[in-house]
This record gives sequence, C-alpha cells and structure tokens, in this order.
Amino acid sequence: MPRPVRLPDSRLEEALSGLDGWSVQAGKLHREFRFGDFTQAFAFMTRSALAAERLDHHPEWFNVYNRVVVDLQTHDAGGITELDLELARCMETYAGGD
Ligand code: H2B
Repeated sequence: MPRPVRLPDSRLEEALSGLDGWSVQAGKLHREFRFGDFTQAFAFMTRSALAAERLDHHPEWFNVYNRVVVDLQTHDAGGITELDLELARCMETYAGGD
C-alpha cells in the first residue's frame, strides 16, 4: 500500500464541510461524541476499533461513561491524510450519522 500523504489545506477544508461536528485541533481531526449511556459509547468504540484494524489506522481517543473524544492523525505522515477522513466517515456511520 502506498504511504499516505498529508492533505493540502484546501482538500482538508473541502472534506471538513462534509463531516459535521469535526474540526482540526492541534493538527488532528477532532470530534467529541455523546451517547445515551456507556453501553452505546462502548458499542461505538467496538465497531470503530474493528474498522481501525481493517484500515490499519488507529484513533487516539478518550472515553468516560457516555463521552468519546476522538483525535485522528496519521503518525507516519505527520498530519491528517485520507486515512483519517476514511476512519472519521466510518465513525459517523457507527454514531448514527449525527
Ligand atoms: N495509526 C495511525 N493513526 N497513524 C499511523 O501512522 C499508523 C496507525 N500507522 N496505525 C500504522 C498503524 C503503522 O504503525 C503500522 C506498522 O502499519
């Protein structure tokens, strides 16, 4: 597989306009999810973890009870790449598209 390349700002802005709730913070693709309870939050994390493993691309994330804070970046590329967008889109689907 070719090495992922860091996205130009123009491409990143275009992609962000299609990813509601996501922003760039500290050079990472960032979003905070809130669920009804811990079971829903953890189900989301389980599905996301399987997608991450499939993509060989893993999130930085933090969970307490119903809250999941996600930061995505491609360490190998030193920034945000298409892989981060792909994982973010998967997460949107698993979170119910909100
Ligand atoms: N996840 C993320 N977020 N960034 C990476 O650069 C990365 C990864 N690299 N998961 C992968 C694993 C790499 O270390 C392995 C060897 O493919």
